[in-house]
Amino acid sequence: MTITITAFERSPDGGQGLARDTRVRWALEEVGQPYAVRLLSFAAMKEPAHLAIHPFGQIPTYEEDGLALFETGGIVLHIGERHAGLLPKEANARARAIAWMFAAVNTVELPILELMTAKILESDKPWSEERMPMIKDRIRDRLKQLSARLGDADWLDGVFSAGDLMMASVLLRLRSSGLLDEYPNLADYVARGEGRPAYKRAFAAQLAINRPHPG
Ligand code: GTB
Repeated sequence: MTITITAFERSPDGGQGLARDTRVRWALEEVGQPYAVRLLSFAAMKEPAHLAIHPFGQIPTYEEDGLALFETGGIVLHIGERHAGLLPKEANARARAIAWMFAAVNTVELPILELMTAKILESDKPWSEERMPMIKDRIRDRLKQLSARLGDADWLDGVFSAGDLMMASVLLRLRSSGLLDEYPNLADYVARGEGRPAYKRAFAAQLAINRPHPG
């Protein structure tokens, strides 16, 4: 069984691990599955061959023995269901881990994406500065709630799970904004995720592709 994922040929972040292939790499590293990577240019992502796999022309995708998947939540869930290491065996704990995965992408990531959009696509608009405090406060609302729930625990629901992998992946994009540091237990939580050997391998693999070459 060969697993192939897609990633940016050259990620706009230059290898900071912010593109979403990093979370899929992380999941594969957690469960010890080797994988190949097909690198795509922005143009190739919009061509029919890739659109047949990813209807929205994005990365990452996941292919394995005739199965093609897009959407990181679906991909990480699939990896967790196929291989031990990301989802608890006990049915209720497993259901809670999956709920945390959805919370990461559907509740916590949404206001964070608003901030990314405001910074990257709207910074030249006359109303951009005025909107920023509102966007940041919406993120703070979620961080405050998440921080309260996490408390002094290491992970969201006992042992590390795909829920933590997705949540930490979503939160780490906030680091440069300074918002994460307003909630020290969340900053520690993300650092704990990044400290896992599987994350380090995933990060190094995407950096190896994106590190600027001298000369
Ligand atoms: N909901 C989808 C998922 O979770 O899989 C979202 C996939 C997605 O947004 N993919 C982005 C993409 O392909 C890459 S990750 N964008 C190109 C396009 O839509 O044409 C988003 C991203 C891109 C760049 C940075 N960066 O450089 O900092 C960070 C995150």
